[in-house]
Amino acid sequence: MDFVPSKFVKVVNQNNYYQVHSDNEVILRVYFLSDDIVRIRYATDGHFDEDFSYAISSKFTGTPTVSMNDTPEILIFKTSTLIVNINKTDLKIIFTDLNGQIICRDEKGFHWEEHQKYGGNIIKMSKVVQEGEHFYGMGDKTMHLNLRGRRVTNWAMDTYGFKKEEDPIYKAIPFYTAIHNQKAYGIFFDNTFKSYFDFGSERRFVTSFWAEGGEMNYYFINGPELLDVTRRYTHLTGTPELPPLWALGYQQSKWSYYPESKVMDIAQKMREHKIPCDVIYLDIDYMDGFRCFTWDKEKFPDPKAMVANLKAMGFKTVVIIDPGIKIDEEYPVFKEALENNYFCRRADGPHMKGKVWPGECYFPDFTNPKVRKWWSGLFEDLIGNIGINGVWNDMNEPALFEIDGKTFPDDVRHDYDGNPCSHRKAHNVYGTQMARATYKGVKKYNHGQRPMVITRSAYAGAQRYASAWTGDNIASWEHLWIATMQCQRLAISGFSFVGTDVGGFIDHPTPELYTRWVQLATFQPFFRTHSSGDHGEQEPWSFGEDALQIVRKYIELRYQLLPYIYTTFYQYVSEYTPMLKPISVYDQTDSDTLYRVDEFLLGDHLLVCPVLEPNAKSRYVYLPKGNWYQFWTGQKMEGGKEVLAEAPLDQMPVYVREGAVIPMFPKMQYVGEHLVDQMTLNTYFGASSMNSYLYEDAGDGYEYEKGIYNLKRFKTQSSETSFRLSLKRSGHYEPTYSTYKIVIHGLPFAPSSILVNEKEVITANVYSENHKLVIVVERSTFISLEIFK
Ligand code: MIG
Repeated sequence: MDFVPSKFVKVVNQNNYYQVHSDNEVILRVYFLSDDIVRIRYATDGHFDEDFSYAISSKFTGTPTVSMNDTPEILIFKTSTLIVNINKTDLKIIFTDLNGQIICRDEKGFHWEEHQKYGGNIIKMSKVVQEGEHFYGMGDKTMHLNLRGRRVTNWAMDTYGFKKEEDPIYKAIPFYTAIHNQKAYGIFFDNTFKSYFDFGSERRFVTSFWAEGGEMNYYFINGPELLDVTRRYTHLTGTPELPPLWALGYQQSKWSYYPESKVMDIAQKMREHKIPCDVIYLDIDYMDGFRCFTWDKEKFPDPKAMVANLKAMGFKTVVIIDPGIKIDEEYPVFKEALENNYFCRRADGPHMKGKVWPGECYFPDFTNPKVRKWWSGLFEDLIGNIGINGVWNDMNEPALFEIDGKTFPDDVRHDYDGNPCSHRKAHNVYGTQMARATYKGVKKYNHGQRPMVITRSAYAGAQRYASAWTGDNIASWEHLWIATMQCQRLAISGFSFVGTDVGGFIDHPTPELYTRWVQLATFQPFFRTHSSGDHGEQEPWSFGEDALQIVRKYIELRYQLLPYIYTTFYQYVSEYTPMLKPISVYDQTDSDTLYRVDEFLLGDHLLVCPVLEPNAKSRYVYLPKGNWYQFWTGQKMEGGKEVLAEAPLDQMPVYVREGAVIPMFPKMQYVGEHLVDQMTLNTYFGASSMNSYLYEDAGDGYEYEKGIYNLKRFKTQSSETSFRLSLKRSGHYEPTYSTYKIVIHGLPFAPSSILVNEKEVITANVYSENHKLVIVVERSTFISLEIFK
């Protein structure tokens, strides 16, 4: 039977929240975290359990200004942008803007059922679907970006060979955004139990979310921009630190590269074939009988020397670490954890025993801070001594073989940072806490360099500790479509540093599919080819000469774009801006964007339109409003309509927004191969005024925390008779390059006068390259460039 709050009794203004009491012992707490973020919690028996969250970032800050008006029928809270009305007859909530226009309102609102089997409640919330409302977000889902009419489940699952529409898969991020009447908002339901969201599927005009335990505890996040909703959610749940620049380079993996000679051969071939590459991965076969933190001495007799040799060739080495610890009395990691009681236990006392790669295993309880500390310490040899540069956390849903449900049974106990609970509550955060302990360990022993961790499972907030990949996908065209969507969806769900197994993990891609996948991944934040061992070779040279040439061209472009991509990462870290934006987020005023998934923006200015079909020679592209330059041809086009774009196999349609400045590196084989001596500024004539940014620092280490970085703002101003590019900079980093090569695309007039820093320039520094005006200027003194008709 469902219970609901009864009528209002009183409201108490506490330190940082308002507490509303109902006649039937329901307490509703309303916290204003900022003018645009409101947290709502309900207790059903007159008291709350301890307030604890793994998701919320300790770095979040907000300065709310709120007033309360206690009227006879409604409690009204008002901030500078938002009104929250609480009805006194039933405690139902309506969020409106300052004009009283409804943003979101309770249908039945909060209701609950007592949980017969486990105690506590099954807690539920329902809200009214507004006219023309659309829903997005929810972390990693395999269906269309627009979730209207769908129901999804949050329960992290190992889903080898997952299918389109399959749900749930590896991650659980209970956050959605919604938009109607061109105004957006979001809801983050911070509850780690298995939860469900229904976006008008069961009842067309009702959105509901519920969980099998815990508290009704959600954050209402105001817009009105979709982009700001995502940003505010990302601010709340945190961003990672800047990655080392090499982690944005190309990475090569397979299950598995072994023995050492094979690894060295792959590295050698990368250089021979001139495929730029920064990282090689070692999958589970490097270990001794799959025991974490050990090496198979036959396959890898001297790991330290191998890592050093790879380093000399410009490669970083990343190794996999799983949660399952082999039951083996001779294995020190096992013994230590057993002696210290670090392993998870069943309700009645025995250890949680489960089968994974090493055979029967026990599993550390990563929700215990002591266990996390111990785990971090295990990386001393691997990172500090052997010189491994990053760690890959797999199987951390947690995944188990040969058991119903493929994970721990519900009764398994967890510490949950001093809030003991069962696996029902800890399941969705297990992988995140493992990644967190790994991140701390890698960082601790990394000789002052930045850590690189990648995780498969994640709950909201996991982005603070690790990058992520989307698990065991398939080499199919359908999966290329899913891949396009997964990364966009994760990005708007606070998790930008993501990528897919390029080419597909299962099965073998055709040369064409592999080529198209590389083209897409060139513009996604995490870029790694990975595949299972059983389906043939999946290195860039395994697909014939034609594919190799195209793949090389794109991976080279990836490296050329690193300054732009790194800046985009900086904007994510510091401004919470998703690195990838669906075009609905780019322009929500244009309803033509609301159902489109197969194109997106990378950073401020690049529109990426992957080719998702075999034998394509062209594809339709919806150009958002404004003017765009075709990246490859420089052709200028008007947006706000659909166009047919040329897309031969060597050309994935990409467009640059007019007025943009895209900073680019020279080609390189890996980050740090040679000192960059010139920064190219690709500059696109057009907008009356446009800002572009360049963030730069040493690319590793922590000098940037002491101000040793630059943030440069390039502003372009175009008119019929003039063009101006000006630079404003802050920061103290001294880059290695001494000149900017300014390339001006689309200048519509012949210049009669060119001024650099307000002085007429000598024509020797001006030339034309492929019909584009090129001007080389001194980096250290450059302030402005003006060109007049
Ligand atoms: O049971 O480590 O998703 O990337 O290569 C399979 C072997 C375990 C699953 C991962 C995949 C990895 C594989 N792992």
